Amino acid sequence: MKLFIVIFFCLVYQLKYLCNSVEASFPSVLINGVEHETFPISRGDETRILREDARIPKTRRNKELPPAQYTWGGLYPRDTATREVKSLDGIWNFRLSPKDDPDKGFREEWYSAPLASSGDVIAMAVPSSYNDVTQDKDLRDHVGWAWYDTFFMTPRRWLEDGERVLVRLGSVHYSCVVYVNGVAITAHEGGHLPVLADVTLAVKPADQANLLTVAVNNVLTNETIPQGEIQYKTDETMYPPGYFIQYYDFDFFNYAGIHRPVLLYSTPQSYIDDITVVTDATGVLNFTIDYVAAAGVTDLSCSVDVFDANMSSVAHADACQGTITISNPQLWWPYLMDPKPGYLYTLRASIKAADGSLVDQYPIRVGLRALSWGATGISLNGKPLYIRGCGKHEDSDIRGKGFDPALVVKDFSLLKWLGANAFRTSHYPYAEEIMDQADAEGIMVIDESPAVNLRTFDETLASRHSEVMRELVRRDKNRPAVISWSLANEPRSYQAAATSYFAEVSAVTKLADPTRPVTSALSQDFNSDNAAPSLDVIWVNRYYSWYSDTGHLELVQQQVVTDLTRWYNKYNKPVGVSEYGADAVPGLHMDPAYTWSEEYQMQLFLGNFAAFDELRGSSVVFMGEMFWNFADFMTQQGTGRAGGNKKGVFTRSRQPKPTSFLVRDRYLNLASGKQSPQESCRWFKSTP
Ligand code: GCB
Repeated sequence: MKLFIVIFFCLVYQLKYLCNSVEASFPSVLINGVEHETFPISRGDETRILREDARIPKTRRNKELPPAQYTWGGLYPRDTATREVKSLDGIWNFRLSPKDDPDKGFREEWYSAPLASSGDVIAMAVPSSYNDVTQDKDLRDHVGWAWYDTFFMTPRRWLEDGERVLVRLGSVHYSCVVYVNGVAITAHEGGHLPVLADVTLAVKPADQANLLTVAVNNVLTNETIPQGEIQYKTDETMYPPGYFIQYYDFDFFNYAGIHRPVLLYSTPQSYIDDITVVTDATGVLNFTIDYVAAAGVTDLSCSVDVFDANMSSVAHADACQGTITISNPQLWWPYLMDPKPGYLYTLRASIKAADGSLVDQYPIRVGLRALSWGATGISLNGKPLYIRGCGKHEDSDIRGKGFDPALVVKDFSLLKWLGANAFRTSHYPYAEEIMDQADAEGIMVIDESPAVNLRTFDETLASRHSEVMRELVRRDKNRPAVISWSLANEPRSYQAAATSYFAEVSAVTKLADPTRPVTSALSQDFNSDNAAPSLDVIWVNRYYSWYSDTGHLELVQQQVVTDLTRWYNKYNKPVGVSEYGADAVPGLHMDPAYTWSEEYQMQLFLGNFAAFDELRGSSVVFMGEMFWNFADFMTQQGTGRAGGNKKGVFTRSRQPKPTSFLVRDRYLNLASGKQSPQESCRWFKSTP
């Protein structure tokens, strides 16, 4: 048994901060004996939120920085015998900092009292993107700081029992500072991953309301992931003084705000910090429980109980680290690979005091499965996998990227209706609640980082990117649905610097999790790309007859086959198509097929289907097909987008376009093992 004791560094540091502000000197934090860099936002200056660009006023002074606090977001807050969760979701107060005075909220200390006392506020839904909930163009297109606040009460028993009190925000895009009762508790850079604030020392007695303030910034620069750029329009004959825009070249709207649930929760002072599980297909389950012991506490011990889906106990072990064997294991299988896909056990970890009393308890869902990959492809539980999937977005009307459980249920219902067995979290990590559903429904996930359309490659970005990968892996490492880590989407990997960049980020990811292949969705030519050598399997995005040879549907099959064969021959690694597609305006019909019509989208899919079948019948190890996109989604305004990207096989409100029926026909045929799955669509192949 390995006892992991953490020096209660964060707490001590926090205490110091509460007594007096700390000048910027941010030591590293010892966690489980490993030295971690302190909070990335606090690397000695404040510029990681609104970066070097001198035209944007500095927003925070070093002395105002929150205390150094290493956070990976923590285990998802759950009610257990020893923990309690309260939702803080609802309607909060909200105000924008003026675009031309981003510093205002910090200068006027809007966090020190309710926002409503320092000016006008509007109602804001949490979780939701703020952009589309009003009729205000300035709110939709805002660039800079936005301020949220609400009140919460701390349950009396948490305080009486001396519990830790934490606030966890599932995702705040892009960066945020979290205040409780006017004190900056933590800050986080990077949307799509959780933000954890230990507010134990900041909360008031139980009969007094606490003010929770969150300052959110959506500015993207060359050092953020994803990248963007603040561009100044300096010709004052054409633009007002100081005019700037947020430039970004990825193809989805840069929605911002508090995107996922905000939960207040308690844990005991000694608590389970992390659980790691690695399984195989014979019922063997290796586990590690990492806990943090409160100052002065020794002699804690761990135990593990495993329950089947009916919550009957199937195994027990008294150890913090070890191996359990489950007899008659029910394996985790993807949808349509087994009559009972997505079978999950519950592993309940406990830590106990020397007298045997329970200190903390935390359950995770576990799927028993073995994943392997190599020159012959990817297999699960010894059976070869063929990926029938799509790229998606977290995107919907009004909410933008805000979490919505009804939408999650609808999307999984549609994925299964299509016969899909996988999706890629294009182009950022999705909500944990979505990932839970993927585990439970048996839908495999290629788990992608927010590194979309990387434009430059240097050491600063590589270390930010590596940090994001570590946070992502730590959040999702126990999920049976996750079959691969995707480092990036469409990096400009023709640049020479991409070689060492991808080698580094790939190595960091493999170190964090050696049990899954590392990949990326590539868009460069097979000859110019420099990322593939560092990847285990190769996915490429290809838009033949859409972005190249537009209108020439007759070329799709040949071009896809030639291209994928070249990648395979060069690297001898499994290859697949992670994106292909065409925009289709719902209701636009043109026969013979013409770009933007529903017929064109259908024909383009049929051309790709034919190519995939040819590849499957060839010597190429072709591991799967993923169309773009599941549903129409919002983008920034542009002449190439009509009310957003229309490449969905469903509309944005999740209604079917005709192509969805072609996909359903093919995917269900593929799942049942038909060799020519597209044959049933033959009547539609009128052209060419
Ligand atoms: C791509 C990108 C995706 C875009 C898509 C398109 O290659 O990966 O983000 O939305 O093309 O529709 O242009």
